[in-house]
Amino acid sequence: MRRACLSALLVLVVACASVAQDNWYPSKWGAEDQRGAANRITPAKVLEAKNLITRGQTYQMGRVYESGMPIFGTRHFSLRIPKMFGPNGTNEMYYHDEVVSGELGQVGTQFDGLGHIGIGDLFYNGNRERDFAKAEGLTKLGIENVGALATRGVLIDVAAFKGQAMLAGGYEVTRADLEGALKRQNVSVGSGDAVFIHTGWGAQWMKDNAKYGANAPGIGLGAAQYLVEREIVLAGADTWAVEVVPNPDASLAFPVHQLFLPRNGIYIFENLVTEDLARDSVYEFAFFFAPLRLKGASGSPGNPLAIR
Ligand code: UVW
Repeated sequence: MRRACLSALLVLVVACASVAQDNWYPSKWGAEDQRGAANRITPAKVLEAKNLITRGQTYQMGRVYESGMPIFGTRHFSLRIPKMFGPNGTNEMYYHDEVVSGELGQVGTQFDGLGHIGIGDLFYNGNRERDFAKAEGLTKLGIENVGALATRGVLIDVAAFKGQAMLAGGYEVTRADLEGALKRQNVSVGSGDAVFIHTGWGAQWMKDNAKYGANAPGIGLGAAQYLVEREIVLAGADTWAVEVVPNPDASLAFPVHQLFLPRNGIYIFENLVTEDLARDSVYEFAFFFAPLRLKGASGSPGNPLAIR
């Protein structure tokens, strides 16, 4: 009887410990925080980035937004020129506007904000969906809270480490792959860094969109946890999900998104151009990105820059 009670107690203690381990909110930046890992970018980090500019060479990491680009699920994008306006004045000034429609923060090159992904109905800092997701926009965790990002960027060329031009669709980039690729490059990842994985998958963008979107190589949970432990600000890649799709555990849907965004406040940057950096073996650089201040949006389009 005594033995049974002791084992029941042990089971209870183990259960409580694992629940405690799963306490992912409030965030380490406080219960009211809406910036997550962007808080890691201190003035010292900006200066560290500045010191990496030694050649004056700029790399655009954003894709062109255009009709026919690969798009996830039922999202859409369209740009129309309504008409030419004019003439104005005796000098006959004419002008064009455009109408853009679509899930602007979640098509093409896209920066996923903290309001994008939930675990059940709980988002970053335990914010409950019904309390902040309003028809006119998110009243918390909107992309306008992120601020400008200027930090050290690190490219991890996993394709080169594996001796391949392009990793296979569904290939899970592991912790060992990241460690091996970083060792090969003689570079480490530090707190506040923006980390980018080159898989080679982006070579199919606008060339074989069906193949590009069918699945993707990317980081699995082990590699993602490695990056969490290194206290990064964001993880990006030349793929549409950054994480491996499908996940090797077929019962899971986008678990790395959940580990990064709600659990750790780490941002995700998708559909990036990394091949230019990989071609030039640029593994460390100054990284700049200012998400559009779209009030209440879940993400942002844009053209992030790597400067060496
Ligand atoms: C989802 O939103 C499911 O995916 P992504 O962030 O890759 O667009």
